[in-house]
Amino acid sequence: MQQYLDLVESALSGGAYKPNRTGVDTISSFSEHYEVDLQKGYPLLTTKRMDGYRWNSMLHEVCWYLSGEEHIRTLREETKIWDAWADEDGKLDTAYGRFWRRYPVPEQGAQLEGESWPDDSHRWVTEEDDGRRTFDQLQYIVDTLSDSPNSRRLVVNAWHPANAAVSTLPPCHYSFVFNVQGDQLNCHLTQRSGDIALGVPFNIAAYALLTKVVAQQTGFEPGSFAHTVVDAHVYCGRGARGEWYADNLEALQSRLADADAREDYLAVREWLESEAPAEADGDERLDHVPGLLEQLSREPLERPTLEVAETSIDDLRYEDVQLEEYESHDGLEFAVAE
Ligand code: THF
Repeated sequence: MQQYLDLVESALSGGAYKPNRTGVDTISSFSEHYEVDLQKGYPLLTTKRMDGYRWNSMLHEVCWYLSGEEHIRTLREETKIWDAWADEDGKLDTAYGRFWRRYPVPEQGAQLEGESWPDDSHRWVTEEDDGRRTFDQLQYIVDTLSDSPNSRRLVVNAWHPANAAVSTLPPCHYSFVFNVQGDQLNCHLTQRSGDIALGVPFNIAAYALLTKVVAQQTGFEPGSFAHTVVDAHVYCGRGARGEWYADNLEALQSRLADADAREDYLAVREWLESEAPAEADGDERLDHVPGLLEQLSREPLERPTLEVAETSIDDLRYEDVQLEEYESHDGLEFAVAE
């Protein structure tokens, strides 16, 4: 998928050095945007291997989102990708599904007089076992797509400001909007923070799948997936390795500006590996720049296709989704900054 390579290129060649809370430094770029036509196949990356255990993690993650669970007790049996941010009990503030399917509705006493809030009998409101009232944003979308497909209110919001202010990790991809044009269902995702090497490939795969599931359930064709990433960053290592980029970003960027053939990115990579100090006692894979340069040197392959059984957002299971005709370049290992 060329759009991903353009994103990588844009962030590396226009980004600025930026340390952050994780202790692993980044090259960060403001407001990256791209759009992918889902009619041209499923946008799973082909410039690194995404099937096998990565596909397994991504698909279980999507099923978990749809489950509405606020913990990872079921998910962590299948993948470790969320373990670092959950407590021992599996509780996780970043449980997207909890907001998608069970967004808190203010208690009666907390509601402003005269403001519009649904009562308990409302179709998208559920009274939970402990008496709290929650709202199913995704079911609202599915139902509204049938009743008034031209709606411009098909928004799902995973951001709760009060929770975000104290959470260890508030949602990164925090809001998305569906929009119908003709017989096609489009999805626009806004992300406050995006890890280009590790997270973004998962996000593209997950939202393209979600769009397909919702489209199929409501009788539309999947249209476009559009993605805005506010802080789009490439992790570049810790300590001396990360700091090397602070002083040498200009040199790296002038080499990138001169690169015009794919293989030129391999030369940039070689230069980088010969110049930059090794990660002191950490994981070398925390520097994502070499692996992304490698991807820039690779030609994207034909997009695969996705087969999803006739199902619904409530019933989607791992077995319902088949990835077909997927071919890719070799796998690349990146380590996640916590
Ligand atoms: N924090 C950071 N630094 N990057 C992220 O991508 C990220 N997430 C979630 C929360 N915090 C984040 C967690 N999602 C992998 C993929 C997605 C993650 C976390 C980790 C990961 O390690 N992927 C490996 C495969 C691992 C596996 O499948 O077991 C890979 O090579 O793709 C983004 O939402």
